[in-house]
Amino acid sequence: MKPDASEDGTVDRGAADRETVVRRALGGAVVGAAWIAGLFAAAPLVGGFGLEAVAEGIIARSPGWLSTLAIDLLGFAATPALVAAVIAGVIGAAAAAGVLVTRVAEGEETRSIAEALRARTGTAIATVGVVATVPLFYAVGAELSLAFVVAVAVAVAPPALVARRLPGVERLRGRRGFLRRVGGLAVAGSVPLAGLRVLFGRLGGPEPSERVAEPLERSVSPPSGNSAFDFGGMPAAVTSPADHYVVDVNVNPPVVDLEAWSLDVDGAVAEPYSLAYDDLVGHEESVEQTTTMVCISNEVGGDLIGTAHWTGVQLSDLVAAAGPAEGAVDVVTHAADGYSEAIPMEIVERDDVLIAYGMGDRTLETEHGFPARLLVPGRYGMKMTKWIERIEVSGADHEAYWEERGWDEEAVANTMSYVRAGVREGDRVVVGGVAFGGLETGLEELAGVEVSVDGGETWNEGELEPQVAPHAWRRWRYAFDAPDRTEFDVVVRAVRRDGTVQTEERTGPRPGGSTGWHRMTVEVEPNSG
Ligand SMILES: Nc1nc2c(c(=O)[nH]1)N[C@H]1C(S)=C(S)[C@@H](COP(=O)(O)O)O[C@H]1N2
Ligand SMILES: [Mo]
Repeated sequence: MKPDASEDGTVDRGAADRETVVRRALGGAVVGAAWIAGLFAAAPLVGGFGLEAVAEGIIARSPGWLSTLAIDLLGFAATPALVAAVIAGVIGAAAAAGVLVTRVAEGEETRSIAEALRARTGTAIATVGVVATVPLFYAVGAELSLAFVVAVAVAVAPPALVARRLPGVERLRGRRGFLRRVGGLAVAGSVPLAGLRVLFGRLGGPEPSERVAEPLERSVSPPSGNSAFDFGGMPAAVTSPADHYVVDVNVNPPVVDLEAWSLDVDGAVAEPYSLAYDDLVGHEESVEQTTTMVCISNEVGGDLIGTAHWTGVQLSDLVAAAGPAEGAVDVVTHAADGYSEAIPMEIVERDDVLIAYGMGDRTLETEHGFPARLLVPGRYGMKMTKWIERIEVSGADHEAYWEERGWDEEAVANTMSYVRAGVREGDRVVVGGVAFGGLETGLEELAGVEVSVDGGETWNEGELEPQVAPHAWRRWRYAFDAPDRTEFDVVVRAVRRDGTVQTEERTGPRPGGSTGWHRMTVEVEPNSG
């Protein structure tokens, strides 16, 4: 029903006003969305999506308890969720602006501004757009250049054009017509913008190096597991790089330009120096090491755990070559994404702490830290800085990224054991999983696991796979007679060499990593024989 078709003018004016407000809000939202689409299309030209930089800026500036709360609630989806929130915020603000600007513009006193604004909507929006866009491009690290100018134009043109094409509220008849126009603009706009994004992606921006995940020159010999532990859904003894979990604080991993990259060793040292990539991968003192990594945010039984065969150089060798000062306390590793981690000198001196450049028989994948990352066996993954570019020897205690956010500084991986698989073998059933942790020095290895298949009523001794490497997880299995049943309430707990049993007490990941026994219902095929 059209507002003017009714008899009672006042009521209908109210309805008409409401519809006007909704249209203005929608108009504003569409203009805001067009700007976001423009920013996205221009991203490859300036090296990043501006709103991601906003989200990262919020994370970097927010107090530790807040980002920690977000991570508690959302896990490591916190950053993508924040990007989504920033996008929603921009669209919301644009919708509000759509209503307010026209409101203010219609007030008596501002009549002339109103006319001016209305006549030059495109120009006004373009001006606001430039003012909002330029700082974002600087925030993603772009420098003034032709590409920068083109990028600004690409970001600002869509909202300006959309604003001009949005029909004035007065001239719009019917909700459908308005929505159709808005929808049409969205479709007509996204196609060329998507095309531009792809084109710019091809033209500019840092290309991932050809040396990412290229076969290593030296041959490596990853250990192989015992095939008795390869049944059902059991994880491989050594996780393939493609299957290894990934945890980043930022949405996109930094793409490191190898030409410009070097590994700088400096700080409280006699002779600071830099290593080029070739110096690192060709390093004579390279060693291989199979290491399990688990994220401190992993819940009991979670998937953020994996084991890889790494090649690298001992951190102690790299630091010694620079001549660390007497009073050196920490070594701080700095990464290309702004991440940093500190480890005390006595850990640095361990021979199993590596700067790794190889994973499996290849150089690192971008997401696992190409060109180089730190490995600190036995500690949680947060200690293992990826995309490392600087090793700073420090005379003072350093507050690192996660510490500032309320996580444990030492981050020694707790003793843990997880249920992973179950399979029928005739009248018998085999269940299995992995156990890890409490491996501070590699000497206090796990002694065994105890397994319950009745929800913790009775316990049995499981069988541990012989250790494939000092810092690798141990796979476990337990086989038992079960000719008739198909469902089992499996619980596992690890036992350490000193006789202590993994704690039953359930705690969440923060601050020192989750604890508690893992319990899982395992289903197997019915017995056919
Ligand atoms: N530079 C940098 N290093 C980082 C991170 C990061 O976000 N940036 N995440 C850390 C965390 S929390 C973990 S668990 C491990 C994960 O390593 P992966 O992604 O190779 O499994 O990397 C660590 N190193
Ligand atoms: Mo982590």
